[in-house]
Amino acid sequence: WLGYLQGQSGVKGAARKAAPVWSHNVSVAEDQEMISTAIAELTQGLEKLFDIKPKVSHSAASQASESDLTGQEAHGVWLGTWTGSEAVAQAFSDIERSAVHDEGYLIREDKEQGRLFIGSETPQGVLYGTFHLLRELVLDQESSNGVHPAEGRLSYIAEQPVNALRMINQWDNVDGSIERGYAGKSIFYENGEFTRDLGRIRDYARLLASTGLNAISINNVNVHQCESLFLTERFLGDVAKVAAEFRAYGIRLFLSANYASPIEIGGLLTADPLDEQVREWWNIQTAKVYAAIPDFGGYLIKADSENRPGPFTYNRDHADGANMLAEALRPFGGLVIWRCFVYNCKQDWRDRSTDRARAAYDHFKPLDGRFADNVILQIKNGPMDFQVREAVSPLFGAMEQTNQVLEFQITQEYTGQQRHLCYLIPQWKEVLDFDTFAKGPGSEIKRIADGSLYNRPYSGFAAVSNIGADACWTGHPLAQANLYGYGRLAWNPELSSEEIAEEWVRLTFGHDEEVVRLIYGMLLNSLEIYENYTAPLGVGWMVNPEHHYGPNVDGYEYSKWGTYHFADCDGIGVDRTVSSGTGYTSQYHRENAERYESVDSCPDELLLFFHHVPYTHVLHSGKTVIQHIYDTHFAGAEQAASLAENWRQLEGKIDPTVFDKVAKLQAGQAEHAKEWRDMINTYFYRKSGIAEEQGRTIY
Ligand code: GCW
Repeated sequence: WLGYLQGQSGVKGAARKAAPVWSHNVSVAEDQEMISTAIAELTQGLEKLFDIKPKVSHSAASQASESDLTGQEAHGVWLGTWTGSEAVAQAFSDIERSAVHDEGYLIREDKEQGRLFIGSETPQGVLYGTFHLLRELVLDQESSNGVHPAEGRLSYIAEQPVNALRMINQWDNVDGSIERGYAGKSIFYENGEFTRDLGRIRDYARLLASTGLNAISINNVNVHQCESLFLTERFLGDVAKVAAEFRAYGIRLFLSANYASPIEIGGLLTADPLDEQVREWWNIQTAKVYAAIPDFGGYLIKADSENRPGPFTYNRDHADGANMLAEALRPFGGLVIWRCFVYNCKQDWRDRSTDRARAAYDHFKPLDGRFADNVILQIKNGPMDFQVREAVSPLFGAMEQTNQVLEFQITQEYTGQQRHLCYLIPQWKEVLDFDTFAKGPGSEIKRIADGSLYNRPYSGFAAVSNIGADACWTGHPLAQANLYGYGRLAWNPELSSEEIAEEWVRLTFGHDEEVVRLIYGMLLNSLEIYENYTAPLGVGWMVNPEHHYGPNVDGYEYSKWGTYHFADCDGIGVDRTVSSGTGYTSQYHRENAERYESVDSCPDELLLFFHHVPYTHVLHSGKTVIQHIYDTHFAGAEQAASLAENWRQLEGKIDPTVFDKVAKLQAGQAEHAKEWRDMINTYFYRKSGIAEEQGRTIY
């Protein structure tokens, strides 16, 4: 979506507009790193878009007095903060300025005078405003059918990010591999060392900043021995260099830390959070980190989860664990981001009373009010694990006195691994718009994530990245839309899936209306298509163990992971009701608890997540469960084939390398969708013995 920098796409298919009058001069009064970044981005962007060389004037000269500003020669862009640039401050009224704060910004284009102003309280805001301007310039081209997607929008823009923390989590390992990475090797590490190619990291920083993201953790939450050393002299110099790249783009760096570090790298015999020596070890180590990186963000922690160490070993709870780290970080303004993905991963599949979905709530709800104020709990969107469809986590709305961050997974672990097209924004929108009823109607998850419902000091979004060293960054070129969309949504959860898709397609592929229409359609249909041919009605899983790619209905059925569908000859689904099941439904507030508890009011798409029903159970749609399974799987495979067909129509209109790459991927998806269809349909036909109504082929 920053393709204009390579002179590619962006304006393709559009009648290129003439350079705006103001684009030849850029004035700035402040000497500040992020403002310098903004200027560099702006001048490069203007150069590439309009084939001009803007003149940059620094210093007091740009603190134009009012009389200068009325002079005819004073065409140009002024950018800066309210306190750093008088010209910028004067371009907006007090009321206008007071409408935005921190990273928020204002833009005003004065067409008559040939001027444009970008202003903010902070340099970061100026940078975001600059990226916004560039985005509008790419969008504001006359497209192939004479449409102006962004006509006139620059006249006045006021933007304020809704979420304070807008974070990316890398699951990169220092050996260069990426846990659940589908876009090549890490851009951060190779062979046990930090990469020397900081250029790629810088480009990543600009990609992230251009969508409004402001924080990153750079190593896997599963912290192995070697990455534990990131907190030590062995690696701190390298970490500091990476932090500097991100700093220039307003992005704060965090590290995933190993809870057992005091033992593994500190030589202590315990990591007990209440042990004085352990606490002292963290204090000292943390001070060293801040000596190297004064604006270090803090630690991201996965503890007592999937065989990682944690406070449970010492009979302490997660508040004890998190608060110990909070104390070490507090003097420096650092944060502890503590993940709630805690469950028993060694369950006996015969044990029907343990329900993995319950785990996060059962562990954390009782701790509400006990976490230090610089601790944030990071909660996955659903109670299981990033399935194509699952319920939302009942922890949202359950902890009034605890800071919370919502975690999404951009990398497509369970949604096609960037070999299948799956635009995830509609899934995330459903989560964000879900009403928890925690404080009555209107208590949507987005209001918990942004901190407003409970007036929390820290809150926001985090998501697992989907990028790697792959030339197109994301394995599947269209998977970039998920990264872009995540950033845009973290900035403003009110944006629609449609708006984001259209914006991304136009920025990336230009304004040929046929191209826009086809790719936009592919994106928006893709999630439903993927859901159609994979696990039905919210039950999840049915994938091959470990790598999680491809169909395997019983892949996890007799495993220790707590992920079962319980299909037998009569029916399928997990009974999570209070009346006859695991009682999970009671973790929601009354309105939702009641809706899910009853088979009659439970929404079809989550039926098998909450209930075990006979194959002959009739859905609200009027179909039986078994016929629904057959129908959606036949439909899904056909729809996957039509995605490939849609793409083929774009031949000649898209960069040939990108065209070929996507064409191959879509053909692969279409084939693989048939495999899914046939495995699932055959499995359920054999289990149930119920024939498919239309007599289509089942094996
Ligand atoms: O989805 C599961 C993944 C693990 C991952 C874990 C987590 C980083 O399969 O690979 O580990 O979630 O979120 O911690």
